[in-house]
Amino acid sequence: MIKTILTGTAIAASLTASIAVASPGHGDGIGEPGDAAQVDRTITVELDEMKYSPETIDVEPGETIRFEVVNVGRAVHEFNIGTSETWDGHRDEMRTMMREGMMTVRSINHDRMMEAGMMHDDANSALLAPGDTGEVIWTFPEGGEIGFACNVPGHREAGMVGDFRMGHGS
Ligand SMILES: [Cu+2]
Repeated sequence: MIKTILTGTAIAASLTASIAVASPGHGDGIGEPGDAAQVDRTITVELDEMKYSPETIDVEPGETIRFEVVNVGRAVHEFNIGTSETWDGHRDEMRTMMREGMMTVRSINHDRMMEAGMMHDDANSALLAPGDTGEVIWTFPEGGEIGFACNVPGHREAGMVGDFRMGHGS
């Protein structure tokens, strides 16, 4: 009994630590959660097996965009705004989620995520089961190298990554 409690606590602690590392924050240069009342425009992004459509998105510095994210594929996919550095930490978090049964290749177990205290509601990200639609409202910084990627283990490595082109926008 005591052993079980300790194990659960240890898992919760390690998940909390990995979330803290992977969560987007101010100062990492990727921008910040946008205000729904300040959206400049909406862009639809389709997620499919190992690719995005479009795979390059033009944005203006400081612009707030509402992304309507649609998983048209047959696997779980993610639209996550960030950089290689933020994605590496997030992919480790995703590996933990798969190992702990919170998600599989084709489904997301929201109940298990809730139990583990892992809501996966980061403002820079939408993690979607096949057929699902999500939303990300994001305010871009004044510059920088930012992109979007799927951190389901193996997907970014297989090419599921796209670019934001700053300053070439609408
Ligand atoms: Cu994916």
